[in-house]
Amino acid sequence: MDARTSTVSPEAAQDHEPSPALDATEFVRVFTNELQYTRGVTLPQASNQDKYIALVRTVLRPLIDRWQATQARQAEQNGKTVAYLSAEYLLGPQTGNALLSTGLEDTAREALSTLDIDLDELIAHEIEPGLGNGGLGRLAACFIDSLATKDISAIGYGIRYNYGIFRQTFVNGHQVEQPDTWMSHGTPWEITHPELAQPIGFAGRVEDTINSAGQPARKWVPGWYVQAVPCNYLVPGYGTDTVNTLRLWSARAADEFNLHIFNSGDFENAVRARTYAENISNVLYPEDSTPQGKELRLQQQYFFVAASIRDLVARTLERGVSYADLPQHITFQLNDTHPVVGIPELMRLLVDDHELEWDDAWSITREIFNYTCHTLLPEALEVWPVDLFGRLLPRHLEIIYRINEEFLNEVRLNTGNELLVRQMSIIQEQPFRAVRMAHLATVGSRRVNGVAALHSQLLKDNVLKDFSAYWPDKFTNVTNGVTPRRFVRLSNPELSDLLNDAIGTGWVRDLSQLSQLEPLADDSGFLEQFALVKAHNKSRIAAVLAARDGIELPSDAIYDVMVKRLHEYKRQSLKLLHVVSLYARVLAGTLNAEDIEPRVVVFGAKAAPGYRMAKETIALINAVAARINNAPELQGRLKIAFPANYNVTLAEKLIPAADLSEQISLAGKEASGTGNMKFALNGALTVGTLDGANVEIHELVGDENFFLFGMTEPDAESLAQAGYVPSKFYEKDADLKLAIDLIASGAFSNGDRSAFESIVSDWLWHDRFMALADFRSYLDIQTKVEEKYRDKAAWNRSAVLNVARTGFFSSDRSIQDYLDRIWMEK
Ligand code: GL9
Repeated sequence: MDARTSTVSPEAAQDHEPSPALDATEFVRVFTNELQYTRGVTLPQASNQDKYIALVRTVLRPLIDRWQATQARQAEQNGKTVAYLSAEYLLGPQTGNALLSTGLEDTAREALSTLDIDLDELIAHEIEPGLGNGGLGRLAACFIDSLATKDISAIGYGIRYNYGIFRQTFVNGHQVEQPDTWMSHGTPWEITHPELAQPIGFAGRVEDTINSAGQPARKWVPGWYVQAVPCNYLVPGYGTDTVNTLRLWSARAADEFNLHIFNSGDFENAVRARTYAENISNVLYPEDSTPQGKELRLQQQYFFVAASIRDLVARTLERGVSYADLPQHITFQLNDTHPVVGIPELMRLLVDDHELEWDDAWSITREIFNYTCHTLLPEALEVWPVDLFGRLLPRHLEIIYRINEEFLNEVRLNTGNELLVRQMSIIQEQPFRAVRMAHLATVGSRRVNGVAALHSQLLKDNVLKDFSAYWPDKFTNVTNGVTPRRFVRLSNPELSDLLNDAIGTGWVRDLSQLSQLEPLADDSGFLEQFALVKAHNKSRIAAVLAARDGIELPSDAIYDVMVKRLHEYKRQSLKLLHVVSLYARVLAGTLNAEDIEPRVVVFGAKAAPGYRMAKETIALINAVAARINNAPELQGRLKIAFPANYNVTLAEKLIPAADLSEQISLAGKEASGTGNMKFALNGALTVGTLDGANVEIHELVGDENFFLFGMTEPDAESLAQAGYVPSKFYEKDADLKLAIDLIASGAFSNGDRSAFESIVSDWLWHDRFMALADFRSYLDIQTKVEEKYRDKAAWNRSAVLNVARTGFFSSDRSIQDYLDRIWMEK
């Protein structure tokens, strides 16, 4: 690896967990001191919130020491900094992770117990920062963990939303959103610097001017400003001293902005103006995989990207780095198109503010940015209407036009193909004029990557095919990964102990070491211990769901889990059709309930608030659950659990308990998936299509340890081409017909046949993601699941092999791929 990103530190070689920075006595002293002097309470007076804050502040101390040392070291090294630009970070709870990286868990437990405080109770007190929607935001959180663990000089930039992803509740089975008030009591994890705020401009006009060399130039005069306040979060590596920074920007109204309104005595409007500005970082858009063409969203994007770029460029130039050398010192990784406005912003900064020549600025910019695409759905590709864009960012639109003009002239010159020129343009003309952010990202980046092998291939073949033909070397793949710290070591302590005993502790930093488990898949003693861990994890989630949701679960059943955002392409409805068909066949007498292998089907899913079909699917799942869970025929055989508000906290308890991981999207639609990886690493077997990273999981674990079903991507494509008529599948498959008819009959809606009419008619006449076409294959594979589950030894063997063979899916490996293929690639 390049010497400029420091290599693994000496501690890494050690095969044991981090040694604690404090002993129990010292811990008690610091903790009570924090209670006294930052909370102003004595121990008997202290509330759980006081104790939680004192705990966090105690654990933060050694981390802050490491953080400062890291900053000094990285500045001295003067190497390349990776800046990850992401509108979302779905961090999940912080306390356990901080205890892990400081090695303080046992010390804290012991110290607090001497004060009669239960550590787990305090940990449970934390409200997780849910500053992301799903996979994309959680991936960003895994990546910053791995960047720190691999001692890479890196910074994460994003937005400090006051309200993260909404809290989901169910009212009569329907999703009702509640605001996520994670900040209502403040957060002890954040270090805020209002004095370092930067002004970010919006709107206004662009003027002709003369630069300091007497040359004509353009100058943006914004119409209003907002202050971007940096809020720092510590990102500790595991088994190393490195603590990196996650810098989230919070919007604060600029004082001068209101001054003239105040002076005119219009107090009300002044306050309104403040609120408008501060709104920018107020709430995370809860859309999943669809762009929301909202002005506020573009404001959010520009706000955090402009603050981040200025922050890092200024600090780099201060170290004496020349403009021309910036690409040797900075790389901006664009997490999807949300931060892509950074490309014209860097151009504006270099050309207008720093007075570089356009061509020089453009070659610097194209060396600095890289773009990761996270989707395959055409409707998820962001476009911004030019009138909106021009109103909010007039100078940036000018810059984009010039970038586009020069780029298209080049394409024209090289290909002479006017159709290609139109297709590749950064500006779309139809159905309305708009900036295509994915095109801008591709033109302005050095490398473009997809997030799984199949996805990267489909990007080249479909979504960005003209670009990949034009620049074949620009495109690469980096398969996603997940952090083994949070998703195995922390979330599955019993499995971790078993692994530590079997293969040592090195796997936590080097997940490829899981392959050493391979021989143990044939060791019956090990398989029994492994099965015991799974059983304990089932009891643990059963206890959590009983307390959290009042859901009672049997502990001896197949735990069949489908957790992810609710989206038609992910096909929760296919899972539901399976369940309903079991019930329908029992009612019809074609299936004996005794022959159903006891199974608990767990759903967890939030629907975007404006996504009608998704919300109706939630209502249908809840309706089916209500009926099936009370059906005398199915007692002890089939149960549906749909806890509300699935989030990272719940995932950490649920995933280790799963036997079966449902990854059943229509092939060619799920870019990667990352839940699929978490389940396999915790010893669940996957029932899945050849989609996203399932393809790689299937290949690594082997066909006999994976329940593969459904059409392939080319199959689905040809069916679509041939003209897909879902009702034909309904007509010719008696079980499918039985299931759909049961729903249509009102059996799950007190006889109301209209309740789920739109879902039923969508299945029959539309079914964009071809659930009906894959139904038979899915039903058949579920029969295989039951057969295999009855053979406990065979099942456990496959489960262990899933763990042994999926070390590839560590986000540490993903980050190494980013280094090799993108950031440090020559
Ligand atoms: C997503 C893809 O849909 C997933 O397949 C992928 O694993 C992740 C991370 O690369 O990115 N793209 C996307 O917009 N979301 C993804 O999960 N949606 C959300 O994060 C809500």
